[in-house]
Amino acid sequence: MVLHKEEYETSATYEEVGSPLYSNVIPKRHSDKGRKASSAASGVQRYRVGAITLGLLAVVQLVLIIYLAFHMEARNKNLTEERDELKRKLDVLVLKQDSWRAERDNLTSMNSETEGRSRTISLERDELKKKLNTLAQPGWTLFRSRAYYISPTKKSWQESRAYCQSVDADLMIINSREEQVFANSFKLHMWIGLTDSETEGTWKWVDGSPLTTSYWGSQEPNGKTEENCGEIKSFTTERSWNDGTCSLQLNWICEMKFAQ
Ligand code: MAN
Ligand code: CA
Repeated sequence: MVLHKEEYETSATYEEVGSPLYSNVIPKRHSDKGRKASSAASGVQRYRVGAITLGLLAVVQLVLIIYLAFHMEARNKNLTEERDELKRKLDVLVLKQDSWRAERDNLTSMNSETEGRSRTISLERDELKKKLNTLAQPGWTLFRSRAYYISPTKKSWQESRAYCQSVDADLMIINSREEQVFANSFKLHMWIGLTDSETEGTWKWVDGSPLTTSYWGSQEPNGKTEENCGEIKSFTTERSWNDGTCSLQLNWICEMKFAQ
C-alpha cells in the first residue's frame, strides 16, 4: 500500500507525537495551529469510522440475534410438533397394546375353556365306550333308553350293589309303573336298589332319593331292623316288593344310565 506524503505525515503525527523515532524523519512544514486543526479533523473522522463500524457491528449482531431467535423458535416449534406427534403415536400404541392384551387374555381363557371341554368330552367318550363294552356282555337288556342287567348268580344285597357299581351302574331304581311292570316281567326273586339301613323305617333309593311311589306286597315292609333291603319277591302281583335280610343270597337287577 502506498501512502501519500500528507497521509503518512498525518498518521505519523497523530499517532506518534513527540516520538523520538519520527522527530527527525517528519519535516515540520505546517504551523502548530494548522497541524492541530488537521489532527482534530482526522480524529473526528476516525471516531466516526469507529462509531459507524461499531454501529454496523451492533446491527450485524442484532440481525444475527434476530435470525438466531427466529431460527430457534422455528426449531422449537418443529421439536414441539415432533414431540406431540410422538406422544400421539405413543398413545395409539398404548391403546393398541391394551386391546391386544385383552384379546390375548380372552384367547387364553377361551383356550383353557376349550381344553376343559375337550377333557370332559374325552372322559365322557371313554365312559360311553366302557358302557358299550359292558352292554355287549350277556344279561343286559335295553328298556326305555336305559340298560338293565339280570344276574345269573346270587349275592347279598351289598355284594350285588358292588357288582352293579363295578360296571358303571347301580341296583335298579323303580320310579314309574312301567319300570315296575318291566322288573316283574323277569319273574325272578331279586334285589332292587332300595334300603332303610341308614334310618329304620325311612326307605331310600341307592341314589339318595326318597321313596315316593311304592309297590310293597301285602303286610310289607315288616322286618324292622332285621330286614333292611328291598327285593322283588311276589312277582305274580304288581305289588311285588318285600323287605328282606340284606345278607340273603339272591339274584339282582342293575340299571345303567347314559345321560344325567
Ligand atoms: C319271609 C321273608 C320276610 C317276609 C315274609 C312274608 O319270612 O321273606 O321278609 O316278610 O316271608 O311272609
Ligand atoms: Ca319282609
